[in-house]
Amino acid sequence: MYRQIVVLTGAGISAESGIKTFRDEDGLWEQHHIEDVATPEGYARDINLVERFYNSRWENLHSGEVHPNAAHAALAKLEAEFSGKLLVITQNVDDLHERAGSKRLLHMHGELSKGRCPQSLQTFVLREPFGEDNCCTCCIPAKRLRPHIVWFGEMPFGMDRIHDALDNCDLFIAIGTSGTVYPAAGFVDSANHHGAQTVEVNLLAADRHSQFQYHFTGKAGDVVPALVESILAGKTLGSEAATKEMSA
Ligand code: BV8
Repeated sequence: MYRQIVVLTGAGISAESGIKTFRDEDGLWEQHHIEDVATPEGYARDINLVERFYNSRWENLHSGEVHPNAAHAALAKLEAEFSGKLLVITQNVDDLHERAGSKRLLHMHGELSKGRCPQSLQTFVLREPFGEDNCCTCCIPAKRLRPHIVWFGEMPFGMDRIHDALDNCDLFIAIGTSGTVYPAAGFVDSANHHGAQTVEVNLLAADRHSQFQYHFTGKAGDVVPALVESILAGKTLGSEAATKEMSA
């Protein structure tokens, strides 16, 4: 029986909910250059382009068409029923984990549903799209809110808490992430170094594939619920039984 689990999720866990991933063939980055829409320099260069990029993703998230899927629900069930400690770290900026019931959750790359005052760094729940009239209420004169998103070259949130969890976990599971963006892509190395079992759930072999001890290939919505049932039944994921169930 595991006593401390860390889960890292990426865009792949939200794919079955209808949210585009970044690097799959029809991904988000296909229509935009990363340096234009997800860097401070890109924001300074063309604030309207970046606001349009985030406003369109925010509208999609709140369109009523996008809902948590079975993988999000399974992680919320794991949090509710697992007797040990669990931390879900997500690279995703959507709120599907929260909507599925997860509470012990860390958005290391920020949140689509929040804006941030560039001066005070105070965050605000987004009530309207980003634009010149969407300003903070903490400064005089009021400042234009920026997306509460970690862009390339900016420090991700919660790194101390993340490293503490990785140093003490006995199971690390990465779900739906290509393993191309650091520091998240390096978490598996830290988990391996501290003796944890490391498990990857993905449609295919991602960039850090070889660093994981166990692989469960398939859609997150199919694999994660079975993985959670095995963990809650006290099985270790290396055991033949757990693996056989998963590949069934
Ligand atoms: C920092 C916000 C330092 C934007 C994002 C070391 C080496 C090289 C470069 C670097 C390095 N260290 C740092 C860097 C630079 C950079 C970086 O890593 N660059 C990469 C491109 C090489 N990193 C940074 O800049 C980071 N900051 O290091 O700061 C610092 C130090 C001191 C002081 C200040 C700063 C910040 C990185 C954060 C960037 N922001 N997001 C936004 O969301 O709009 S990153 C972006 O990529 C998203 O957050 C996304 O989550 C993340 C990772 O992508 P994935 O989630 O993995 O998604 P992807 O599409 O790639 O893959 C989807 C996967 O799912 C695939 O594998 C697919 O097979 C699978 N899948 C699909 N469907 C399913 C599925 N799996 C299961 N089921 C399915 N149904």
